[in-house]
Amino acid sequence: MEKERFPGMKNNGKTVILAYDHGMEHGPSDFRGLPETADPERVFKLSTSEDVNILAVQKGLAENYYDCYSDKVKLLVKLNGTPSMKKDVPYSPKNCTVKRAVEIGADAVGYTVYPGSIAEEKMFEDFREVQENAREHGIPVVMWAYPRGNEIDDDTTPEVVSYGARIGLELGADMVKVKYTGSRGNMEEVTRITGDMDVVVSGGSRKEDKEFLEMLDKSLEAGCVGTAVGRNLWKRKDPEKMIKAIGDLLFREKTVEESMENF
Ligand code: FBP
Repeated sequence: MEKERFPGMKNNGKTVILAYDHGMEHGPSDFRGLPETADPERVFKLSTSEDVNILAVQKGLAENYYDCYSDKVKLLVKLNGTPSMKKDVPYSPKNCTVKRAVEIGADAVGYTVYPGSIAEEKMFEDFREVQENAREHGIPVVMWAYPRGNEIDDDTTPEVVSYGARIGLELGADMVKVKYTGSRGNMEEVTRITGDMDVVVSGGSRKEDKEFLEMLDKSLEAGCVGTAVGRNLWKRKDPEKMIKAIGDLLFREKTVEESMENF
């Protein structure tokens, strides 16, 4: 059976998810010194770039802003989230149902799971409900597969990342979003264990332009279908330049150097 293409995905099977759920996850620290990115309108406008395929936000932003953009970009509603100020137990509670997300216009939903947390059992049960509801509504679910907990010293080793990604496959995710493991070879360990499920690499904290694009390039070579990127876009003064460079890499087969020509 032919696999259904993820909403907004380009014909070459690659995708850019613009992630903007950080107001929940990290709060003001991500917006410090950047008043313009604290204004969601700017990021919603950014998402209408031809090189962004889908925008990932929490319910509140979707309810307030998406109406004006619904004909220009697909929507992924993130159904859970946890503020970084609460650090004791890695657990991300649900704050929106699949039904409500679909009412707002969601083409896909996203859910964070922290395998390895002492709250893992509850998160698996929460995810089960979301995954089954997503099936009923006929929309895909992306797992933010983020192993986390007292027994996980480093959440970027290939062992840890690929285990988390594989759990996404086992639990019925359509796509997993994972941290970068440091090299093409290490990322191949992740894509090797996930069958034909789509894997996207998380952008992570703000990096030097070249470092970020090389990370993306190696991830693509390893079989990832794209990226879910936030801070490396909207934490810049000129996010449009970086979106274009990402598009050059993903959709126009340019090299890292070529994609940086206009920087
Ligand atoms: P970035 O590209 O900015 O890393 O965004 C990806 C993301 O997964 C967001 O969706 C999420 O809010 C954040 O990173 C989670 O960060 P953390 O690793 O600190 O939990």
